[in-house]
Amino acid sequence: MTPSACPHDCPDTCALQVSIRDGKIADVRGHPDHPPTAGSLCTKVARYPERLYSPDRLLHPMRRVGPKGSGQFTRISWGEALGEVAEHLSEIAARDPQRILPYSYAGTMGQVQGEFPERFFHALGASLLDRTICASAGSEALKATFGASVGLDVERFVDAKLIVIWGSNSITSNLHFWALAQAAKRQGARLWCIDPLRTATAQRCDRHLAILPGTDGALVLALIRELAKRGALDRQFMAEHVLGGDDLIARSEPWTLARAAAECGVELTEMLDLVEDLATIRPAAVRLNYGMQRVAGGGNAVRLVASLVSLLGLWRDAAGGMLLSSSGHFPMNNHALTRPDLLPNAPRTLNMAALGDALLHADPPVEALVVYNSNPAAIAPDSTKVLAGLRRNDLFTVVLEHFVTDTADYADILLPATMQFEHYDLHKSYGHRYLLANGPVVAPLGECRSNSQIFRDLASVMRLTEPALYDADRQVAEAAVDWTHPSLGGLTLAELEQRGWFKLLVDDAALQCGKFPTPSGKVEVASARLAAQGLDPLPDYVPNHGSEGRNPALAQQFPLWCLSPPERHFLNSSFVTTASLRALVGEPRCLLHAQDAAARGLQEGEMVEIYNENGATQARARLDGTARQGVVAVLGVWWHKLTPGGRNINAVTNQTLTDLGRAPTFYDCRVEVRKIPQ
Ligand SMILES: Nc1nc2c(c(=O)[nH]1)N[C@H]1C(S)=C(S)[C@@H](COP(=O)(O)OP(=O)(O)OC[C@H]3O[C@@H](n4cnc5c(=O)[nH]c(N)nc54)[C@H](O)[C@@H]3O)O[C@H]1N2
Ligand SMILES: Nc1nc2c(c(=O)[nH]1)N[C@H]1C(S)=C(S)[C@@H](COP(=O)(O)OP(=O)(O)OC[C@H]3O[C@@H](n4cnc5c(=O)[nH]c(N)nc54)[C@H](O)[C@@H]3O)O[C@H]1N2
Ligand SMILES: [Mo]
Repeated sequence: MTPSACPHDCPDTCALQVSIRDGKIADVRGHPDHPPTAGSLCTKVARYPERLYSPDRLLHPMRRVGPKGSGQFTRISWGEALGEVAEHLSEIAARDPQRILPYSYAGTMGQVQGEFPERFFHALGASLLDRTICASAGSEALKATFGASVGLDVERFVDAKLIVIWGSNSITSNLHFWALAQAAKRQGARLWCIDPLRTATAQRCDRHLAILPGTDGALVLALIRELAKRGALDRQFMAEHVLGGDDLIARSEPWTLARAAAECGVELTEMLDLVEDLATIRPAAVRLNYGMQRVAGGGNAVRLVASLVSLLGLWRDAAGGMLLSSSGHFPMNNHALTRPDLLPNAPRTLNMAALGDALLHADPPVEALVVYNSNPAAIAPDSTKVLAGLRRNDLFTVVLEHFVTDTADYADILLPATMQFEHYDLHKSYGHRYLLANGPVVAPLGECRSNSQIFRDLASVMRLTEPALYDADRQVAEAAVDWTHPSLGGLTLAELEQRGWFKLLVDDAALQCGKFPTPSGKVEVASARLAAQGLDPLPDYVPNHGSEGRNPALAQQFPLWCLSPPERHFLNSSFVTTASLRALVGEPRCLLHAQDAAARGLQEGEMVEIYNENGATQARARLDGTARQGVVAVLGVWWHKLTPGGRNINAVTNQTLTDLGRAPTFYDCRVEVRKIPQ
């Protein structure tokens, strides 16, 4: 049977079982034999046939006829569409290829449909895209501390006796990990959740520490200080396997529990309970996730958690340590996949987290934008600027999509792309250790073509001669992996396609013995690599940009923190078009604490405006006990055009970047909330 994998941006990367009736997909299930999937799916992907066969699906190439943003298009042929795109790109490339900017992220996580298009842009010499929108603060932090994105095997969490879920709403965004955490709980594990919001996950843990956004660093420093004073750190592990541990303990000295409790906005007694559990319960494992690194000090905060775990020697236990991302375990050959050697020049790099500024102010200007696997109009921060950039009449925009998204509305040419069941791909995961294959199981609908096919076709119309631009999908998959790597045990691509998935043979004993892929082979709490870049070698607490200490005027004018983590039944801005899922979510919600609402004369169920100096969005006030005082949450990411008032939550986020990794600070966001006059 043809293997199938979920392509979406989620740590779980499920193996799917697809049933076909009369040439159409009738049913999609989680594969029962793939251990992380274990036969279950999230509600979104369980309803995939509805997404695939949606009446809103883009099935033909289109040319814009109305003003930019109006979403008015007329159908054209592939020949016309490719010809027009080729003409524009060739003309710009002949003058200055850097004026072309590709914009893509993880609409599909597939190595072929996600990464192969880069070859085309490399061959042109287009601007490079710094792909920072999600995880780069955390991944830089892991690289500094552990040498790569490596960590505890998610399947080992079942045997842990203490699990700390940190900056993650597992039930929403890591459901298959949650199943393992539940199994551990049934075997007596204690679960903590550290999250400003009392999410569904937080509610179901034994303990919930609702710290203020961006204060994780202060919390960790106080934990280290207190655990050191109690003699609870693993001195032997530190001596043998950690660089800079004592320096970090010295740095933690000013961070008494009382000071941190005040900074984090929690009770001292709650912190003492966490200290006690961290000191006494083993095996202990931390499931860190990306929610806590979308703030000014996100990179430092991840380094601090990674340091805490290592100072405690949690790695010693087979079910101990931490997991943020497993992607560094995969023996990928990114160079062979994306071919940066094809670059004829050394083009500039533009940061996707500051797309608004790039479109409005880059010099030389961006003249062509080619978007695939992403919906930047909706998901990039500070959308007022992004939309102003997209509206430029001297910008030629091409969008490859499944649906007419907010971004597609601004396309000059819109190209219909295939979905996962209609194309071939190969997948790694950032939450588990299985490589997965995906073959097409049905023919493409309408005139849809895969991303890889579209870029091969475009290269051909532009008469590009580089052979690597014409590699077939299987050749690309062959190139994407170092098949001789010991973790594959001699696996071939053909065998992977046969089996559907393969679990990497990772030597966990190495991490247990404190052997990490850093230059020193140790956990680098003090990083010589960061010091060489002129940065502080040790991690520290970096308060939010919007904190009272750093920006008192802003904090006074906009006293509430605004978080915008995902709605459970959406995936970033995907699935917003799936009618039954949109019906489950209902409408944009603003979760508020009862006292914050009362102070503003707001009632449950009223429409409110969430605003700041960047812009405003509207949502229905919900006083459901999720938000702590001082924090609101507007769950995302709705499309602008489906949001009352026409602007989603990224109208209020900003383009400020994190301390490491040049990533967005979506959750370091100050707002005020008011009633919308009727
Ligand atoms: N259903 C669903 N699943 C998804 C996604 C989706 O959109 N929908 N998105 C996918 C993607 S792209 C990603 S990156 C992951 C995201 O999933 P996660 O990595 O878990 O990150 P977030 O959902 O952004 O945030 C998780 C939690 O962190 C909390 N948080 C916010 N700020 C802080 C802070 O300063 N400190 C701490 N300790 N916690 C904080 C938020 O309140 C939130 O509940 O999920 C993936 N899975
Ligand atoms: N305010 C706020 N903003 C956020 C976040 C947040 O928590 N709060 N989360 C951020 C995070 S973590 C992330 S990762 C980004 C995600 O941002 P994006 O990566 O842009 O994710 P999506 O919004 O899901 O958009 C992906 C698009 O790709 C399309 N697509 C899927 N598969 C294919 C394919 O095979 N071919 C083509 N051509 N198109 C395809 C889908 O139809 C969809 O419209 O958003 C970020 N934005
Ligand atoms: Mo993400």
